[in-house]
Amino acid sequence: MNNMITSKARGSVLMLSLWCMCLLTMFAAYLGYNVRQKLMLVKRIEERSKLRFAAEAGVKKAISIVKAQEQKTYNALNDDLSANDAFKDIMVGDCVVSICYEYKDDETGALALCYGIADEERKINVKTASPVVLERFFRITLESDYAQSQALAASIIDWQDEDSGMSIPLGSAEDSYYRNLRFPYEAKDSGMEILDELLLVKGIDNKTFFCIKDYLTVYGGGKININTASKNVLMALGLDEDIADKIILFRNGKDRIAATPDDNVFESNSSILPKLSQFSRLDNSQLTHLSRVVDEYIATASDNFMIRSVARLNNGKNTMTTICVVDRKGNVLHWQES
Ligand SMILES: [Ca+2]
Ligand SMILES: [Ca+2]
Repeated sequence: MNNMITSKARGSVLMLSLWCMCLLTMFAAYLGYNVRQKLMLVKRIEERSKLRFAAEAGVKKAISIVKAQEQKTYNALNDDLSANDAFKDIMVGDCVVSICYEYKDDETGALALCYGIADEERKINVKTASPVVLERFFRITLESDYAQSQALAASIIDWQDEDSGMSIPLGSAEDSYYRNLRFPYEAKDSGMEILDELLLVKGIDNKTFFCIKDYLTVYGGGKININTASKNVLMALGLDEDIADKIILFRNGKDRIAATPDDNVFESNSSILPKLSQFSRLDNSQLTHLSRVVDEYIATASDNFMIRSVARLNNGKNTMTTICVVDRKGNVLHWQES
């Protein structure tokens, strides 16, 4: 009898021990999993910190080059800011940083990655542009008809002007339109602070925004740099296609490629008419027209620059992009990390 009780007790102790071991093993596995997750999180935070630091270092390098060019009287697609291999693959600690932007060549239509900084004066400022310029821009860029492009232009004007009256009788929008949307809001009635605000304006959906965003800005005094502006921006100012083509051909130089060492440059507004008429024949009416557009809209230097600093780690698996807009003196106007 005693022997039976002893062996039962031994069996119970064994079972208990096995359960304990099982629980301990599960606990150890749980602890191990948690520790591993936490180590991965720490590693990810450390990597993000390295990438942020490297992207910021890239922006600071770019700002120093912008400041060094402060006194320059013109900016062009092939200068030290817009096209400079010093901006490619800069080593910062464990990271590789590039300052770059995408540029669409007007002659070939090809989209190229440029190492450098893009000026904002190559774009139309939606805060200062007239309805006429905006209408022409939409008609050319979206290939829309006059009524559609005029409605878009008026909607942008009405979104920003102080009053609540429509600038054209039909097609634009003010508070009464936005209040009746599924998720209502009101017209801003002041200047845009970031370009993405366009997505709130009547008629501008994601697809439209994607087509127009590279040609528009919220920075600068409204003058367009004739050395950097694209063909449809030049045409939006009222220049006919023939003159716009001649300006692009002149700029591109003998190799007919933008942002290469042989590019030609307009150093000042007073050099535009003599240089262009020497390069290609312009009749009297074209010269008169060009002169008027130059006086009203054109500059040869830029005052605001967008720096896009891309930091890469682990052969490009992890990246961080910092976008910064600075003025000519290097003052930061906008900062965005993603
Ligand atoms: Ca308004
Ligand atoms: Ca060239």
